[in-house]
Amino acid sequence: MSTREPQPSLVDLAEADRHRPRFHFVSPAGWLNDPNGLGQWHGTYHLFYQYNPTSALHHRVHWGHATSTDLVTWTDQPVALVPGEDGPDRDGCWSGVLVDDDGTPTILYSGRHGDRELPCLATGSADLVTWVKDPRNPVIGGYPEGLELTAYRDHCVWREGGRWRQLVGSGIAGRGGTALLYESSDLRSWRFVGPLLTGDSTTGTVEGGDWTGTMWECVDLFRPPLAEESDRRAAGDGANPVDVLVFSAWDDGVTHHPLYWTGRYRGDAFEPHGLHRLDYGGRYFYAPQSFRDSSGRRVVFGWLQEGRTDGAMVAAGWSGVMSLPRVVALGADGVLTQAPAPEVASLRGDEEHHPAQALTPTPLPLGEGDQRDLEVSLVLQPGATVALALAATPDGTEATVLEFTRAHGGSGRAAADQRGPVENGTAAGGTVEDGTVEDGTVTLDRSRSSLDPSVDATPRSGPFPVGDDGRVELRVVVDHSALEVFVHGRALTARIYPTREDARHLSVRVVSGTARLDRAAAWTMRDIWSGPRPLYP
Ligand code: DQQ
Repeated sequence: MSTREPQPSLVDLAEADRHRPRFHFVSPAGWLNDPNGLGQWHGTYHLFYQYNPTSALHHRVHWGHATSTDLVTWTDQPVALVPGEDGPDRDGCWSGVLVDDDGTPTILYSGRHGDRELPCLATGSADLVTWVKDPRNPVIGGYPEGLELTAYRDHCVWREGGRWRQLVGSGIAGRGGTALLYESSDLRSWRFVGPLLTGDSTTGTVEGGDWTGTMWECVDLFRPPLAEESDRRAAGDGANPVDVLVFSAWDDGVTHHPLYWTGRYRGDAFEPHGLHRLDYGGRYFYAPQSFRDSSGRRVVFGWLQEGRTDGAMVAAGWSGVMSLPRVVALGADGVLTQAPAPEVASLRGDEEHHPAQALTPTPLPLGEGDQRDLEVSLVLQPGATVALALAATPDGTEATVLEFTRAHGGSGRAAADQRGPVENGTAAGGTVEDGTVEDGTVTLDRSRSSLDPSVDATPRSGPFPVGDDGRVELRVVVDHSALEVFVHGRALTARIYPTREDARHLSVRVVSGTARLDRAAAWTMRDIWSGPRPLYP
Protein backbone atom coordinates (compact mmCIF):
# COMPACT_ATOMS: atom_id res chain seq x y z
CA MET A 1 0.00 0.00 0.00
CA SER A 2 1.48 3.35 -0.96
CA THR A 3 1.16 6.45 1.15
CA ARG A 4 0.10 9.52 -0.80
CA GLU A 5 2.17 12.66 -0.17
CA PRO A 6 -0.05 15.61 0.75
CA GLN A 7 -0.35 17.89 -2.28
CA PRO A 8 0.93 21.44 -1.82
CA SER A 9 -1.82 24.03 -1.97
CA LEU A 10 -2.01 26.59 -4.77
CA VAL A 11 -0.82 29.23 -2.31
CA ASP A 12 2.20 27.14 -1.22
CA LEU A 13 3.13 26.52 -4.85
CA ALA A 14 2.78 30.19 -5.75
CA GLU A 15 4.79 31.38 -2.76
CA ALA A 16 7.65 29.05 -3.62
CA ASP A 17 7.99 30.20 -7.23
CA ARG A 18 11.10 32.32 -7.82
CA HIS A 19 9.42 33.97 -10.80
CA ARG A 20 6.66 35.44 -8.68
CA PRO A 21 6.92 39.24 -8.39
CA ARG A 22 7.28 40.70 -4.91
CA PHE A 23 6.35 44.34 -5.37
CA HIS A 24 3.77 44.09 -8.12
CA PHE A 25 0.19 43.20 -7.28
CA VAL A 26 -0.50 39.50 -7.83
CA SER A 27 -3.49 37.40 -6.78
CA PRO A 28 -3.11 35.26 -3.61
CA ALA A 29 -2.56 32.33 -6.03
CA GLY A 30 -4.50 30.92 -8.99
CA TRP A 31 -5.26 33.03 -12.02
CA LEU A 32 -5.34 36.84 -12.44
CA ASN A 33 -6.06 38.80 -15.57
CA ASP A 34 -7.62 42.21 -16.29
CA PRO A 35 -7.79 45.10 -13.82
CA ASN A 36 -11.46 45.92 -13.20
CA GLY A 37 -13.50 48.54 -11.36
CA LEU A 38 -10.54 50.82 -10.71
CA GLY A 39 -11.25 53.90 -8.67
CA GLN A 40 -10.65 55.97 -5.60
CA TRP A 41 -13.50 56.02 -3.12
CA HIS A 42 -13.33 58.37 -0.11
CA GLY A 43 -9.56 58.40 -0.41
CA THR A 44 -9.10 54.62 -0.74
CA TYR A 45 -7.92 53.08 -4.00
CA HIS A 46 -9.86 50.02 -5.16
CA LEU A 47 -8.40 47.42 -7.46
CA PHE A 48 -10.74 44.67 -8.58
CA TYR A 49 -9.38 42.05 -10.93
CA GLN A 50 -10.28 38.99 -12.94
CA TYR A 51 -9.53 36.11 -10.61
CA ASN A 52 -9.82 32.33 -10.64
CA PRO A 53 -9.04 31.09 -7.13
CA THR A 54 -9.42 27.45 -8.16
CA SER A 55 -6.53 27.10 -10.61
CA ALA A 56 -3.86 29.02 -12.50
CA LEU A 57 -5.96 28.95 -15.67
CA HIS A 58 -8.66 31.26 -17.03
CA HIS A 59 -11.91 29.60 -16.02
CA ARG A 60 -15.15 30.87 -14.38
CA VAL A 61 -13.47 34.10 -13.38
CA HIS A 62 -14.49 35.95 -10.23
CA TRP A 63 -13.81 39.57 -9.27
CA GLY A 64 -10.98 39.67 -6.73
CA HIS A 65 -10.68 42.85 -4.72
CA ALA A 66 -7.90 44.74 -2.94
CA THR A 67 -7.63 48.22 -1.45
CA SER A 68 -4.79 50.63 -0.90
CA THR A 69 -4.20 54.06 0.55
CA ASP A 70 -0.86 54.56 -1.22
CA LEU A 71 -1.43 52.90 -4.63
CA VAL A 72 1.46 50.44 -4.11
CA THR A 73 0.74 48.35 -1.00
CA TRP A 74 -2.51 46.42 -1.00
CA THR A 75 -4.92 44.80 1.46
CA ASP A 76 -6.93 41.83 0.22
CA GLN A 77 -10.69 42.21 0.52
CA PRO A 78 -13.31 39.48 0.16
CA VAL A 79 -13.91 38.28 -3.39
CA ALA A 80 -16.45 40.77 -4.75
CA LEU A 81 -18.25 38.83 -7.48
CA VAL A 82 -18.60 35.06 -7.80
CA PRO A 83 -20.22 33.47 -10.89
CA GLY A 84 -23.81 32.48 -10.14
CA GLU A 85 -25.06 28.91 -9.76
CA ASP A 86 -27.34 29.76 -12.63
CA GLY A 87 -28.25 33.05 -14.22
CA PRO A 88 -26.45 35.19 -16.79
CA ASP A 89 -22.97 35.04 -15.20
CA ARG A 90 -22.84 31.31 -14.40
CA ASP A 91 -19.72 30.92 -16.57
CA GLY A 92 -17.82 33.94 -15.29
CA CYS A 93 -17.98 37.53 -14.12
CA TRP A 94 -15.93 39.11 -16.87
CA SER A 95 -14.45 42.59 -17.03
CA GLY A 96 -16.16 45.82 -16.11
CA VAL A 97 -16.09 49.10 -14.25
CA LEU A 98 -17.10 50.77 -11.01
CA VAL A 99 -19.23 53.94 -11.01
CA ASP A 100 -20.70 56.16 -8.32
CA ASP A 101 -24.49 56.12 -8.77
CA ASP A 102 -25.35 59.07 -6.56
CA GLY A 103 -23.48 57.56 -3.63
CA THR A 104 -24.15 53.88 -4.42
CA PRO A 105 -21.07 51.99 -5.58
CA THR A 106 -22.18 50.21 -8.76
CA ILE A 107 -20.37 47.68 -10.93
CA LEU A 108 -21.18 47.10 -14.59
CA TYR A 109 -19.61 43.85 -15.77
CA SER A 110 -19.94 41.23 -18.46
CA GLY A 111 -21.81 38.13 -17.32
CA ARG A 112 -20.72 35.08 -19.28
CA HIS A 113 -23.13 32.30 -20.12
CA GLY A 114 -22.06 29.70 -22.66
CA ASP A 115 -19.81 31.46 -25.12
CA ARG A 116 -21.50 34.87 -24.88
CA GLU A 117 -21.28 37.80 -22.51
CA LEU A 118 -24.02 40.32 -21.64
CA PRO A 119 -23.92 43.43 -19.44
CA CYS A 120 -24.80 42.86 -15.76
CA LEU A 121 -24.97 45.14 -12.73
CA ALA A 122 -24.20 44.81 -9.02
CA THR A 123 -24.46 47.32 -6.20
CA GLY A 124 -22.07 47.55 -3.29
CA SER A 125 -22.12 48.34 0.40
CA ALA A 126 -20.72 51.73 1.40
CA ASP A 127 -17.28 50.15 2.00
CA LEU A 128 -17.43 48.35 -1.38
CA VAL A 129 -16.91 44.99 0.33
CA THR A 130 -20.32 43.33 -0.14
CA TRP A 131 -22.01 43.18 -3.54
CA VAL A 132 -25.52 42.31 -4.59
CA LYS A 133 -26.32 41.40 -8.19
CA ASP A 134 -29.32 43.06 -9.78
CA PRO A 135 -32.24 40.63 -10.21
CA ARG A 136 -32.87 42.20 -13.63
CA ASN A 137 -29.51 41.00 -14.98
CA PRO A 138 -28.54 41.05 -17.77
CA VAL A 139 -29.34 44.75 -18.01
CA ILE A 140 -28.90 44.57 -21.78
CA GLY A 141 -30.60 41.41 -22.97
CA GLY A 142 -28.93 40.88 -26.33
CA TYR A 143 -26.78 42.27 -29.12
CA PRO A 144 -28.09 45.36 -30.90
CA GLU A 145 -30.35 44.65 -33.86
CA GLY A 146 -29.00 44.83 -37.37
CA LEU A 147 -25.30 44.31 -36.65
CA GLU A 148 -23.38 41.10 -37.13
CA LEU A 149 -20.99 41.12 -34.18
CA THR A 150 -17.82 39.06 -33.63
CA ALA A 151 -17.99 39.40 -29.82
CA TYR A 152 -19.46 41.78 -27.27
CA ARG A 153 -18.16 42.58 -23.77
CA ASP A 154 -16.38 44.98 -21.39
CA HIS A 155 -17.59 48.40 -20.37
CA CYS A 156 -16.66 52.03 -20.08
CA VAL A 157 -19.33 54.04 -18.26
CA TRP A 158 -19.49 57.74 -17.45
CA ARG A 159 -21.97 60.44 -16.47
CA GLU A 160 -22.60 63.17 -19.01
CA GLY A 161 -25.26 65.84 -19.23
CA GLY A 162 -27.54 64.26 -16.63
CA ARG A 163 -27.48 60.76 -18.15
CA TRP A 164 -25.21 57.74 -18.23
CA ARG A 165 -23.28 56.75 -21.29
CA GLN A 166 -21.66 53.39 -21.86
CA LEU A 167 -19.30 51.84 -24.38
CA VAL A 168 -19.31 48.08 -24.90
CA GLY A 169 -16.31 46.57 -26.71
CA SER A 170 -17.23 44.67 -29.85
CA GLY A 171 -16.44 43.96 -33.49
CA ILE A 172 -18.47 44.15 -36.67
CA ALA A 173 -17.98 41.05 -38.84
CA GLY A 174 -16.08 41.87 -42.02
CA ARG A 175 -15.18 45.38 -40.85
CA GLY A 176 -13.26 45.51 -37.57
CA GLY A 177 -13.30 46.23 -33.88
CA THR A 178 -15.72 48.76 -32.51
CA ALA A 179 -16.98 50.52 -29.38
CA LEU A 180 -20.77 50.43 -29.19
CA LEU A 181 -22.37 53.44 -27.53
CA TYR A 182 -25.44 53.26 -25.27
CA GLU A 183 -27.18 55.68 -22.96
CA SER A 184 -29.38 55.40 -19.90
CA SER A 185 -30.99 57.42 -17.15
CA ASP A 186 -30.67 54.73 -14.47
CA LEU A 187 -27.82 52.32 -15.46
CA ARG A 188 -30.42 49.55 -15.86
CA SER A 189 -32.30 50.35 -18.99
CA TRP A 190 -30.10 51.18 -21.97
CA ARG A 191 -30.78 52.64 -25.41
CA PHE A 192 -28.40 51.71 -28.21
CA VAL A 193 -27.03 54.83 -29.91
CA GLY A 194 -24.66 53.22 -32.42
CA PRO A 195 -20.97 52.45 -32.96
CA LEU A 196 -18.83 55.31 -31.61
CA LEU A 197 -15.92 54.32 -33.86
CA THR A 198 -15.18 51.24 -35.95
CA GLY A 199 -11.72 50.06 -36.99
CA ASP A 200 -10.62 48.59 -40.29
CA SER A 201 -9.28 45.09 -39.85
CA THR A 202 -7.78 45.12 -43.34
CA THR A 203 -5.11 47.67 -42.39
CA GLY A 204 -2.09 47.41 -40.12
CA THR A 205 -0.09 44.31 -39.26
CA VAL A 206 0.34 42.08 -36.25
CA GLU A 207 4.15 42.37 -36.59
CA GLY A 208 3.97 46.16 -36.83
CA GLY A 209 1.87 46.19 -33.69
CA ASP A 210 -0.81 48.37 -35.29
CA TRP A 211 -3.43 45.84 -36.40
CA THR A 212 -6.68 46.85 -34.73
CA GLY A 213 -8.09 43.31 -34.70
CA THR A 214 -11.59 41.99 -35.31
CA MET A 215 -12.81 42.95 -31.85
CA TRP A 216 -11.91 45.60 -29.26
CA GLU A 217 -11.64 44.40 -25.69
CA CYS A 218 -11.69 46.68 -22.65
CA VAL A 219 -12.49 49.97 -24.38
CA ASP A 220 -11.60 53.01 -22.26
CA LEU A 221 -12.46 56.58 -23.27
CA PHE A 222 -10.92 59.51 -21.39
CA ARG A 223 -9.48 62.97 -21.73
CA PRO A 224 -5.90 62.85 -20.45
CA PRO A 225 -4.42 65.75 -18.52
CA LEU A 226 -1.55 67.56 -20.19
CA ALA A 227 1.90 66.33 -19.23
CA GLU A 228 3.61 69.67 -19.00
CA GLU A 229 2.78 71.82 -16.04
CA SER A 230 3.22 74.90 -18.21
CA ASP A 231 0.83 73.54 -20.87
CA ARG A 232 -1.69 72.79 -18.18
CA ARG A 233 -1.48 76.31 -16.86
CA ALA A 234 -1.70 77.81 -20.34
CA ALA A 235 -4.66 75.67 -21.33
CA GLY A 236 -6.52 75.86 -18.04
CA ASP A 237 -7.58 72.68 -16.30
CA GLY A 238 -9.65 70.41 -18.49
CA ALA A 239 -9.09 72.51 -21.58
CA ASN A 240 -7.09 69.81 -23.34
CA PRO A 241 -8.90 69.23 -26.64
CA VAL A 242 -7.56 65.70 -27.18
CA ASP A 243 -9.51 62.61 -26.18
CA VAL A 244 -8.15 59.11 -26.09
CA LEU A 245 -9.88 55.81 -26.84
CA VAL A 246 -7.87 52.84 -25.57
CA PHE A 247 -8.68 49.28 -26.61
CA SER A 248 -7.05 45.86 -26.72
CA ALA A 249 -6.98 44.33 -30.19
CA TRP A 250 -8.43 40.83 -30.14
CA ASP A 251 -9.06 38.26 -32.85
CA ASP A 252 -10.71 34.89 -32.58
CA GLY A 253 -9.48 34.14 -29.06
CA VAL A 254 -6.03 35.70 -29.54
CA THR A 255 -5.09 38.70 -27.40
CA HIS A 256 -2.85 40.89 -29.56
CA HIS A 257 -1.92 44.31 -28.13
CA PRO A 258 -3.26 47.50 -26.58
CA LEU A 259 -3.69 50.49 -28.90
CA TYR A 260 -5.21 53.92 -28.61
CA TRP A 261 -6.73 56.48 -30.84
CA THR A 262 -6.15 60.13 -30.18
CA GLY A 263 -8.95 62.31 -31.48
CA ARG A 264 -12.08 64.06 -30.41
CA TYR A 265 -15.11 62.60 -28.70
CA ARG A 266 -18.05 64.41 -30.29
CA GLY A 267 -21.18 63.11 -28.65
CA ASP A 268 -22.21 60.15 -30.74
CA ALA A 269 -18.95 59.70 -32.64
CA PHE A 270 -15.22 59.73 -32.06
CA GLU A 271 -13.26 61.64 -34.68
CA PRO A 272 -9.88 59.84 -34.84
CA HIS A 273 -6.64 61.74 -35.44
CA GLY A 274 -3.99 59.09 -34.92
CA LEU A 275 -3.53 55.46 -33.90
CA HIS A 276 -0.75 54.58 -31.46
CA ARG A 277 0.73 51.61 -29.67
CA LEU A 278 0.16 51.89 -25.94
CA ASP A 279 2.95 49.51 -24.95
CA TYR A 280 5.66 47.98 -27.11
CA GLY A 281 5.37 44.74 -25.15
CA GLY A 282 2.09 43.99 -26.93
CA ARG A 283 0.17 41.27 -25.11
CA TYR A 284 2.40 41.68 -22.02
CA PHE A 285 0.48 44.85 -21.15
CA TYR A 286 -3.05 43.89 -22.04
CA ALA A 287 -6.59 44.97 -21.16
CA PRO A 288 -5.54 48.20 -19.40
CA GLN A 289 -8.10 50.21 -17.51
CA SER A 290 -7.72 53.75 -16.17
CA PHE A 291 -9.30 56.09 -13.67
CA ARG A 292 -8.96 59.70 -12.59
CA ASP A 293 -7.79 59.97 -9.02
CA SER A 294 -8.67 62.74 -6.57
CA SER A 295 -5.60 64.75 -7.57
CA GLY A 296 -6.67 64.75 -11.22
CA ARG A 297 -4.11 62.18 -12.39
CA ARG A 298 -5.03 59.58 -14.97
CA VAL A 299 -3.81 56.28 -13.50
CA VAL A 300 -3.63 53.08 -15.55
CA PHE A 301 -3.11 49.45 -14.63
CA GLY A 302 -2.67 46.64 -17.16
CA TRP A 303 -2.42 42.88 -17.09
CA LEU A 304 1.06 41.39 -17.59
CA GLN A 305 0.27 38.04 -19.18
CA GLU A 306 2.55 35.08 -18.75
CA GLY A 307 5.09 34.03 -21.34
CA ARG A 308 5.17 30.43 -20.21
CA THR A 309 3.01 27.41 -21.03
CA ASP A 310 -0.29 26.52 -19.39
CA GLY A 311 1.46 23.50 -17.87
CA ALA A 312 4.14 25.73 -16.33
CA MET A 313 1.47 28.06 -14.94
CA VAL A 314 -0.41 25.17 -13.36
CA ALA A 315 2.83 23.81 -11.89
CA ALA A 316 3.61 27.27 -10.48
CA GLY A 317 0.14 27.58 -8.88
CA TRP A 318 -0.40 31.11 -10.11
CA SER A 319 -0.60 33.19 -13.28
CA GLY A 320 -0.80 36.87 -14.15
CA VAL A 321 0.69 40.08 -12.78
CA MET A 322 -0.86 43.52 -12.44
CA SER A 323 1.36 46.29 -13.78
CA LEU A 324 2.66 48.97 -11.50
CA PRO A 325 0.31 51.95 -11.42
CA ARG A 326 1.19 54.22 -14.35
CA VAL A 327 0.43 57.88 -14.64
CA VAL A 328 -0.49 58.80 -18.20
CA ALA A 329 -0.78 62.26 -19.67
CA LEU A 330 -0.81 63.91 -23.06
CA GLY A 331 2.69 64.94 -24.11
CA ALA A 332 3.55 68.09 -26.01
CA ASP A 333 3.96 65.87 -29.10
CA GLY A 334 0.28 64.87 -28.96
CA VAL A 335 0.73 61.29 -27.76
CA LEU A 336 0.46 59.70 -24.34
CA THR A 337 3.42 59.70 -22.00
CA GLN A 338 3.61 57.01 -19.34
CA ALA A 339 5.64 56.66 -16.16
CA PRO A 340 5.34 54.64 -12.97
CA ALA A 341 3.35 56.59 -10.37
CA PRO A 342 5.73 58.50 -8.07
CA GLU A 343 4.43 56.36 -5.18
CA VAL A 344 6.42 53.42 -6.59
CA ALA A 345 9.60 55.13 -5.36
CA SER A 346 8.38 54.71 -1.78
CA LEU A 347 9.23 51.00 -2.13
CA ARG A 348 12.89 51.76 -2.75
CA GLY A 349 15.52 50.54 -0.29
CA ASP A 350 19.29 50.67 -0.71
CA GLU A 351 20.67 52.76 -3.52
CA GLU A 352 23.70 51.99 -5.64
CA HIS A 353 25.03 54.91 -7.59
CA HIS A 354 27.27 54.89 -10.68
CA PRO A 355 29.04 58.08 -11.76
CA ALA A 356 29.31 59.58 -15.22
CA GLN A 357 31.73 57.88 -17.57
CA ALA A 358 32.34 56.97 -21.19
CA LEU A 359 30.81 53.64 -22.16
CA THR A 360 32.94 50.99 -23.85
CA PRO A 361 32.21 47.56 -25.33
CA THR A 362 33.23 46.07 -21.98
CA PRO A 363 30.14 45.76 -19.76
CA LEU A 364 30.03 48.21 -16.86
CA PRO A 365 28.47 46.38 -13.89
CA LEU A 366 25.40 48.10 -12.43
CA GLY A 367 24.97 45.72 -9.50
CA GLU A 368 22.87 42.63 -9.10
CA GLY A 369 19.41 41.61 -8.02
CA ASP A 370 16.09 40.45 -9.43
CA GLN A 371 14.00 43.00 -7.54
CA ARG A 372 15.27 46.37 -8.72
CA ASP A 373 14.30 49.85 -9.82
CA LEU A 374 16.82 51.52 -12.13
CA GLU A 375 17.23 55.02 -13.46
CA VAL A 376 19.82 55.43 -16.18
CA SER A 377 20.73 58.56 -18.06
CA LEU A 378 22.63 58.05 -21.31
CA VAL A 379 23.94 60.32 -24.02
CA LEU A 380 24.11 58.72 -27.46
CA GLN A 381 25.84 60.19 -30.48
CA PRO A 382 23.97 59.71 -33.79
CA GLY A 383 24.22 56.08 -34.87
CA ALA A 384 25.12 54.77 -31.41
CA THR A 385 23.61 51.70 -29.75
CA VAL A 386 23.83 50.97 -26.03
CA ALA A 387 22.90 47.61 -24.47
CA LEU A 388 21.57 47.23 -20.96
CA ALA A 389 21.74 43.63 -19.75
CA LEU A 390 19.66 42.41 -16.84
CA ALA A 391 18.92 39.07 -15.22
CA ALA A 392 22.28 38.00 -16.66
CA THR A 393 24.55 35.19 -15.46
CA PRO A 394 28.21 36.19 -15.00
CA ASP A 395 29.15 34.03 -18.01
CA GLY A 396 26.39 35.57 -20.14
CA THR A 397 24.70 32.23 -20.82
CA GLU A 398 21.43 33.80 -19.73
CA ALA A 399 20.77 37.51 -20.20
CA THR A 400 17.88 39.76 -21.12
CA VAL A 401 19.13 42.59 -23.27
CA LEU A 402 17.56 45.98 -23.91
CA GLU A 403 19.14 47.95 -26.73
CA PHE A 404 18.73 51.68 -27.25
CA THR A 405 19.68 53.05 -30.64
CA ARG A 406 19.85 56.61 -31.85
CA ALA A 407 19.37 56.90 -35.60
CA HIS A 408 22.02 58.54 -37.75
CA GLY A 409 21.03 62.08 -38.62
CA GLY A 410 20.59 64.40 -35.70
CA SER A 411 18.11 65.29 -33.05
CA GLY A 412 14.40 64.59 -33.37
CA ARG A 413 12.76 67.94 -33.54
CA ALA A 414 15.37 69.50 -35.84
CA ALA A 415 15.08 66.58 -38.25
CA ALA A 416 11.28 66.88 -38.23
CA ASP A 417 11.45 70.57 -38.98
CA GLN A 418 13.61 69.87 -42.01
CA ARG A 419 11.08 67.38 -43.33
CA GLY A 420 8.14 69.71 -43.01
CA PRO A 421 4.65 68.78 -41.90
CA VAL A 422 3.79 65.14 -41.44
CA GLU A 423 0.54 63.28 -41.66
CA ASN A 424 -1.31 61.88 -38.69
CA GLY A 425 0.52 59.94 -36.02
CA THR A 426 1.70 56.54 -37.00
CA ALA A 427 1.30 53.42 -34.95
CA ALA A 428 4.44 51.84 -36.30
CA GLY A 429 6.58 54.78 -35.26
CA GLY A 430 8.61 57.32 -37.16
CA THR A 431 6.71 60.51 -36.48
CA VAL A 432 4.06 61.59 -34.03
CA GLU A 433 1.34 64.16 -34.12
CA ASP A 434 3.27 67.40 -33.82
CA GLY A 435 5.92 66.21 -36.27
CA THR A 436 8.42 65.04 -33.67
CA VAL A 437 10.63 62.36 -35.18
CA GLU A 438 11.00 59.29 -33.04
CA ASP A 439 14.66 58.76 -33.86
CA GLY A 440 15.35 56.34 -31.05
CA THR A 441 14.54 52.64 -31.01
CA VAL A 442 14.24 50.41 -27.99
CA THR A 443 14.59 46.68 -28.59
CA LEU A 444 14.09 43.83 -26.18
CA ASP A 445 16.11 40.71 -26.96
CA ARG A 446 14.93 37.70 -24.95
CA SER A 447 16.72 35.09 -27.07
CA ARG A 448 19.03 34.37 -24.11
CA SER A 449 16.61 35.27 -21.31
CA SER A 450 16.02 31.66 -20.38
CA LEU A 451 17.57 28.28 -21.03
CA ASP A 452 14.02 26.91 -20.86
CA PRO A 453 13.06 26.50 -24.55
CA SER A 454 9.34 26.51 -23.75
CA VAL A 455 9.12 30.15 -22.66
CA ASP A 456 8.33 32.95 -25.09
CA ALA A 457 11.49 34.57 -26.46
CA THR A 458 10.05 36.69 -29.24
CA PRO A 459 11.63 40.16 -29.52
CA ARG A 460 9.89 43.46 -28.94
CA SER A 461 10.72 46.95 -30.14
CA GLY A 462 9.40 50.43 -30.70
CA PRO A 463 10.41 54.01 -31.37
CA PHE A 464 10.93 56.91 -29.00
CA PRO A 465 12.06 60.51 -29.43
CA VAL A 466 15.68 60.99 -28.39
CA GLY A 467 16.14 64.08 -26.26
CA ASP A 468 18.16 67.15 -27.04
CA ASP A 469 21.89 66.37 -27.28
CA GLY A 470 21.21 62.65 -27.66
CA ARG A 471 19.98 62.23 -24.11
CA VAL A 472 18.10 59.02 -23.31
CA GLU A 473 16.48 58.73 -19.87
CA LEU A 474 15.56 55.21 -18.85
CA ARG A 475 13.53 53.74 -16.06
CA VAL A 476 13.74 49.98 -15.82
CA VAL A 477 11.80 48.03 -13.23
CA VAL A 478 12.60 44.34 -12.73
CA ASP A 479 10.52 42.28 -10.34
CA HIS A 480 11.54 38.66 -10.90
CA SER A 481 9.59 37.67 -14.05
CA ALA A 482 7.99 41.12 -14.51
CA LEU A 483 9.82 43.75 -16.52
CA GLU A 484 8.57 47.29 -17.18
CA VAL A 485 10.69 49.71 -19.20
CA PHE A 486 10.02 53.41 -19.74
CA VAL A 487 11.96 55.58 -22.14
CA HIS A 488 10.86 59.16 -22.72
CA GLY A 489 7.26 58.33 -21.89
CA ARG A 490 7.07 55.20 -24.07
CA ALA A 491 6.57 51.86 -22.32
CA LEU A 492 7.72 48.32 -23.07
CA THR A 493 6.52 45.54 -20.80
CA ALA A 494 7.50 41.88 -20.84
CA ARG A 495 7.99 38.72 -18.82
CA ILE A 496 11.25 36.77 -18.38
CA TYR A 497 11.99 33.41 -16.76
CA PRO A 498 15.71 32.84 -16.25
CA THR A 499 16.53 29.32 -15.05
CA ARG A 500 19.86 29.94 -13.32
CA GLU A 501 20.02 31.21 -9.77
CA ASP A 502 22.93 33.50 -10.70
CA ALA A 503 20.97 35.25 -13.50
CA ARG A 504 20.88 38.44 -11.43
CA HIS A 505 23.47 40.78 -12.90
CA LEU A 506 22.93 44.18 -14.47
CA SER A 507 25.38 45.93 -16.77
CA VAL A 508 25.59 48.49 -19.53
CA ARG A 509 27.89 48.73 -22.54
CA VAL A 510 28.19 50.35 -25.91
CA VAL A 511 27.43 48.09 -28.87
CA SER A 512 28.35 50.53 -31.62
CA GLY A 513 29.18 54.19 -31.97
CA THR A 514 29.90 56.59 -29.13
CA ALA A 515 27.89 56.92 -25.95
CA ARG A 516 28.35 57.85 -22.34
CA LEU A 517 26.66 57.19 -19.09
CA ASP A 518 25.63 60.37 -17.36
CA ARG A 519 24.20 58.75 -14.27
CA ALA A 520 22.89 55.40 -13.10
CA ALA A 521 21.11 54.64 -9.87
CA ALA A 522 19.75 51.24 -8.84
CA TRP A 523 17.55 50.61 -5.84
CA THR A 524 16.56 47.44 -4.08
CA MET A 525 12.78 47.23 -3.86
CA ARG A 526 10.96 45.98 -0.80
CA ASP A 527 8.31 43.25 -0.83
CA ILE A 528 4.73 44.42 -0.65
CA TRP A 529 3.59 41.02 0.63
CA SER A 530 4.57 39.68 4.03
CA GLY A 531 3.58 36.05 3.57
CA PRO A 532 0.96 33.66 2.22
CA ARG A 533 -2.49 35.14 1.59
CA PRO A 534 -5.81 33.27 1.76
CA LEU A 535 -7.28 32.32 -1.61
CA TYR A 536 -10.68 33.58 -0.44
CA PRO A 537 -9.84 36.57 1.78
N1 DQQ B 1 -10.68 39.34 -20.33
C1 DQQ B 1 -11.98 39.33 -19.77
C2 DQQ B 1 -12.86 39.87 -20.81
C3 DQQ B 1 -11.96 40.74 -21.59
C4 DQQ B 1 -10.68 39.96 -21.61
C5 DQQ B 1 -12.37 37.97 -19.31
C6 DQQ B 1 -9.46 40.75 -21.85
O1 DQQ B 1 -13.99 40.55 -20.27
O2 DQQ B 1 -12.48 41.00 -22.84
O3 DQQ B 1 -11.52 37.53 -18.28
O4 DQQ B 1 -8.33 40.14 -21.34
